[in-house]
Amino acid sequence: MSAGARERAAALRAEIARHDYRYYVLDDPEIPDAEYDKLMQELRALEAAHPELISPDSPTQRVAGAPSAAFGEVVHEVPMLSLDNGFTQEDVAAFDRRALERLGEPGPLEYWAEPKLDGLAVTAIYRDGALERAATRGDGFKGEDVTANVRTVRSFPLRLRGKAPAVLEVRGEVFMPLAGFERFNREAEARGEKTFVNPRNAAAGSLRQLDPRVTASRPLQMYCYGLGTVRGWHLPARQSELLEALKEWGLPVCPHSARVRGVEGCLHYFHDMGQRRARLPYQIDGVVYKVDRLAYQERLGFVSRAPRWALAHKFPAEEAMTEVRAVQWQVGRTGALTPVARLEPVFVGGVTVSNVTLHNFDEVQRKDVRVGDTVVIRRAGDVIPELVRVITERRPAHAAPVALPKRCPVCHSQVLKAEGEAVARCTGGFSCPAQRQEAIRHFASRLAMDIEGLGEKLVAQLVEGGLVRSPADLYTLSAEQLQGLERMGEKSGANLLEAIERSKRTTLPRLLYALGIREVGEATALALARHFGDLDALIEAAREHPEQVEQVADVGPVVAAHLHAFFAAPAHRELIERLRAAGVSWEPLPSRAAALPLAGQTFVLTGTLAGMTRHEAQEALSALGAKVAGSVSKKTHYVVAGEASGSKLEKARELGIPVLDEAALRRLLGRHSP
Ligand code: D41
Repeated sequence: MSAGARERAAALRAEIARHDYRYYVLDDPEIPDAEYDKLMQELRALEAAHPELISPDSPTQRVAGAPSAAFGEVVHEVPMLSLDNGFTQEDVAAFDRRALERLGEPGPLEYWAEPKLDGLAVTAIYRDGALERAATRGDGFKGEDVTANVRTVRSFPLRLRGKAPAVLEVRGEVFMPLAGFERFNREAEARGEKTFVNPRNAAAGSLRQLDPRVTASRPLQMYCYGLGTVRGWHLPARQSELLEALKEWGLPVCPHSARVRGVEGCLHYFHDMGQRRARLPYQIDGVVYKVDRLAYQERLGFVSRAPRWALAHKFPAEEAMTEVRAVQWQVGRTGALTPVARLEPVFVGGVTVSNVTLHNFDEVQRKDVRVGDTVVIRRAGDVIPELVRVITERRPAHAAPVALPKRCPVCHSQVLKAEGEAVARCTGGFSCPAQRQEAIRHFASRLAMDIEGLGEKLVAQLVEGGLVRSPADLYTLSAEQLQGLERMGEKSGANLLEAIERSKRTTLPRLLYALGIREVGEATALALARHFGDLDALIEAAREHPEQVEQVADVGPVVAAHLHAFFAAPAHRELIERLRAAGVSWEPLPSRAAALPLAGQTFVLTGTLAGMTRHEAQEALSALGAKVAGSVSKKTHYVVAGEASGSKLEKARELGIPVLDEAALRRLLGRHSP
């Protein structure tokens, strides 16, 4: 045996002991469970290869937390077995095959399938229907007496309903439902107290309280899944019937369990629970299959503390540890700089993750992520992976803090972060290739101009090759230019040109959305198009009468300001002219504004009105489709004159424009108001 193996085993034991202390005593684990399991697995494998290394104090020689001195010890009359774990379809198939072989049955076998709750295993003895004693699983043979605490868990009946057996020992999982867990943590945080890392630690920590009043204040629940000692009752034929009986006695059982057939049924159940997992009110880490017929369970028996008739099929770990290799900044369409952590690739939640977004600089600072840090990555279900936290205990001395770049990593323009805003932006606008590239990709995307075949890679080639600087350049691309691109055949070039040609016939909402104006998504683009009917009316309103733009449903001052800024830029008006010149066209929509009673009428307000502010008058007129202008000209239809009106009133008289006083304005508005 190598000295290396002995040293490694010693190092593993020391590390595991340290994690045990943090987990069981401090209730503050440093690493995810899956990482802990890996350490144990490595130690087990090492000891299996070198049995002479096994020592009685090795953590592999103790199944779970030894009973603490604070609680009385309970010896389980029927040992509490553990569950074998499986991770793959093959593991499930092998489990089923072994069971069938041992039973000499052709199959398919019926299984009772249930969620594997992430809580704490507990056993409770009812004598003549009354709850007598409850204990934790401990090491499976001896546990802790937690009767006083379990009595405070409201889903545990203190008395069984109906005719109860002389002795009934029920076993199940005590857990903290997610809603209660989140509420508990919120409240603990508000009080400045310690929070729990996960619902299981919350359940364990709550049940192992010396003061039962503390346990009583925690939202614990329990589901029963099996039996220990039973006297005075004949067991039914099946697991499913057994659980029915427990329910009759008033004991809670999990409502999401089901009877399934064969491996296929098991896998179907596994996938189904995987899908539903995120919406379940409690946390689960897999499912459990149990041979349904108790006579078969009896014949299958158990090996080394785990029944041969049950298997825990675990979901892939949702959290894993890895290292941050770098933090890079990505520039989006609107110039927003997004920090992205490049990771040492890690397998988590069933996929390999090598990048994770850090959202913005505030987030980087809040989480204090540094290059070289060891971090916990989480990927739950189909959710985008996230960086949960930094393990500061593992921070190397050279770990470098992340700084917000002063210049854009792509175009070297200045980066600005507005006070109070989380997002930092490149100020390069369209001169920044990253923004240009994103703008063109967005322009061509399915819900925008829908140019089929113009994907991210191709856009990058076109922009990098200098062929396309603005979306309008797409419409002047030639077959020859496309031929010069990598992996672009004659046929695909022709197809692309055809798709570009097709995109010319579009709709106003699509075009508006395609322009990529900040905060103008599809819904806003549609509302704007419907309201104004055609682009010129929108441009004029956006530039000169933002209050009219704000009349559009869901458009507030921020969107109005973005529209104003966009159409005020000469480059953007030129873009629209070029698109039109290239033949991009759209049917005008029936404008809602055109149908309004004062559509096409221009008003000028002057002087002070007694009953409303100038702004209110302006809004009321705009709402009816009127345009409110600042100065009187030949194009003015009406002038509204209040008290102390000056030169505008004179000008109106000069030009012979009708003048309304406040009463006339009210009549006009009143006639048209709903
Ligand atoms: O939901 C669970 N965590 C769960 C745990 C379950 N649904 N069924 C279980 N069945 C067993 C056997 C088959 C051994 C009676 C279990 C456990 N055991 C278990 N919990 C903790 C250790 C073992």
